[in-house]
Amino acid sequence: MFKRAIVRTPSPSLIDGITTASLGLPNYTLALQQHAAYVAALKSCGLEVTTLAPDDRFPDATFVEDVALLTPRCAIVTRPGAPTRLAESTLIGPVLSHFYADIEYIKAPGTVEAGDIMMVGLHFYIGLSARTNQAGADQVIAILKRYNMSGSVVPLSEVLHLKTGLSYLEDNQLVVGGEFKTCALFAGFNKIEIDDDEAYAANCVWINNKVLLPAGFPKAERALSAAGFDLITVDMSEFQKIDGGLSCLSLRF
Ligand code: CIR
Repeated sequence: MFKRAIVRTPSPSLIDGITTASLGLPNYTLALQQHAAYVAALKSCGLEVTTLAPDDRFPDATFVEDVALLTPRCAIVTRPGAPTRLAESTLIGPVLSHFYADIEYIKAPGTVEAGDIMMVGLHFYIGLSARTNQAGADQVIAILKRYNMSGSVVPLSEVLHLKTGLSYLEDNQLVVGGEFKTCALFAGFNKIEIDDDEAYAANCVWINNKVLLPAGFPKAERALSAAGFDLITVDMSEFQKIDGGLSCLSLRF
């Protein structure tokens, strides 16, 4: 069960966030409304939410998930692989010190964005992506070992981050899209497959027996409802325009 979440309110510079999508520029006012609804959804799952102030220097800073890996035993401040996001990690350490006694840091030449890391109990799958390199993954695995946890790497070919196409919903249930449907590393999970035309919905989050899912993906909604999940849908349209998934907007611990 999770008790807390950390989010950061989007800043007006959000419209300059990194993107590969062709969905147009985010509408800042609407993004703020969607962010507020997302926070309300987190609270409705019983989480105490810490909201950080917007920081206009960093267009992507609302995607707090990428700058830290929060485990049950320690926090790891990452070192983002996107050059414009690198300094974001300096903002999160002081915040985490309110909640964690043990905070570790990824160091150069390692790069890690925690959107590439999926927690399954005390094991962590780490995607090797354009943002997370082998040196970074090796550091994460070494840190996890020191706290009696484990990690393993997953080579990625299509997605931005591992969790762009994969979400663990506890009890061995895994939501899979795209390249992960046939990936041998995940053969032992009960898979819920997401169709390619709803690929964005493969990024969803389990929080205390509820699942937050982006709104507007009816097939994914039906599949998850049929699997017995209690769903809360949230509109993510403005964040999708800059490649942001639902999980990226919060750190949950
Ligand atoms: C980026 O490209 O870094 C942001 N525009 C989106 C980050 C999304 N984060 C995530 O999937 N964990």
